Amino acid sequence: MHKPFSNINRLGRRGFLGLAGVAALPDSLLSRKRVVRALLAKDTPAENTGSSRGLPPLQITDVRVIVTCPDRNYVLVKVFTSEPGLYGIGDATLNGRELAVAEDLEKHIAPLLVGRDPEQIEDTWQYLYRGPYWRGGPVQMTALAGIDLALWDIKGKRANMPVYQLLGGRTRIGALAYTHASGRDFAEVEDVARRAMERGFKCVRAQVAIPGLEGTYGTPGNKTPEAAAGRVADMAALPQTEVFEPAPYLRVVPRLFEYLRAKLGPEVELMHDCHEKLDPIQAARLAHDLEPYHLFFLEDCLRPEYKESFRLVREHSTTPLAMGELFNSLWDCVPLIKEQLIDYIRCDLGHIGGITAARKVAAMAELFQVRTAWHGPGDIGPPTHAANVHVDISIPNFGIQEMVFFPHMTREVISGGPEFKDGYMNVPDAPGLGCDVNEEAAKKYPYRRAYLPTARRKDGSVQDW
Ligand code: KDG
Ligand code: MG
Repeated sequence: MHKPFSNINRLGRRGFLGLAGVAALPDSLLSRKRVVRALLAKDTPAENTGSSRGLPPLQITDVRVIVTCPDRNYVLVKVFTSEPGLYGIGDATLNGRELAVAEDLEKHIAPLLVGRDPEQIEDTWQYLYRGPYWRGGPVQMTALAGIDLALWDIKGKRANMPVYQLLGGRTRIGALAYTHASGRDFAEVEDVARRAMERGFKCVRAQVAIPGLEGTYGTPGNKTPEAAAGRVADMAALPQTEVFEPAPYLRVVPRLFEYLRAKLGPEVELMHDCHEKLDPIQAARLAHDLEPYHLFFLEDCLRPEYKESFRLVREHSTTPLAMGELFNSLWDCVPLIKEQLIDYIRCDLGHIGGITAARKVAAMAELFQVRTAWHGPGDIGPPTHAANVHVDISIPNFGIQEMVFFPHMTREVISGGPEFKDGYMNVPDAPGLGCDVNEEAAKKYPYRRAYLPTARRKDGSVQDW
């Protein structure tokens, strides 16, 4: 990868076809002027007038896609501008389908951007979302998020302000953060949770292996250490298959939380991720059975297709519900928010279309007393984590932020991003998003094929992982 798009012809494919069509007409029908007009039939957004404190107009000059695997695969986007030294960094990583996004960016999206004004973020978002006619989907929306982040980064750098200032300024001292505690048994989960609490975490997500099942989402189980951490194992890797059965899962999880409350006390906030595995009545039972342990939230208890089923869960329990990391459309969020079927919307900024999309989700959620809990796993890069926090600390209805600590190898390639202290995340007051990419370091770690695990029931049928 690392291929710059230099001097891309702004006419693109449509301009070329337009020219071919024009050339087929008889000479007598064409004046020179009309040919020129046909050639220039391109997208023309409203001119950006009177902005940017008298600075000269800005153009996107190049879009570079960087695919790298320091510890795990990341797709990074670098958008260059006509102002010397001014560029934006975005993250367009889609775990397990990284190259599809990289190709989309390189082959389809970059040619549309060169020559555009990077300051017109909303117009570019609309153009990339509605322009191709085929809208949405995780690949397209991750690519769009990568560009969106880079444009917000450029705007912040140009304004000499961190992005959260452009979003309305600070509303809180930091973003309350949660981390993961996973174990082969209850005692191991407790041990990991205690270590997190000693590190300053006030909120912990707990997952435990289910006896008799090979591997359970979010736990070490019998996986290789790399696979347990969701990381790249080796080039020839194919997906590992886990086994899931709802009955033992539904018996064990409430007992885990009974144990943790007894051992850790009432103050630590606890959550659990069902990872979209359950049927509606199973989810309702789990939410009900967890009530005595006062979870901060129960995450993704249903598959993303079944939004109406949240009604059933809601009717049977007061356990707070969170949902959304698999959503890749703003409109996915609407029914759950407007019917108040969830308490936390937890879209992934990297898969729903970036900051431009997230601030709309947050604003809609605010009107229905739903809070945010943006997805923050290790398989999205530091620029998306930074974007999470810029939004978190500038909205009124922030709830909580999932976080990870990136390993040294990743930090060598991508610098900056959120910092953690005393239970809260924050972003440094650098202009823009505050991240940068070391392209030389990125080259040391080429892409390695890797998949998320899959799951099956004991009878061999496919199960959601
Ligand atoms: O790529 C898949 C991960 O992002 C997902 O499994 C992590 O569910 C997750 C979480 O809540 O962090
Ligand atoms: Mg999750």
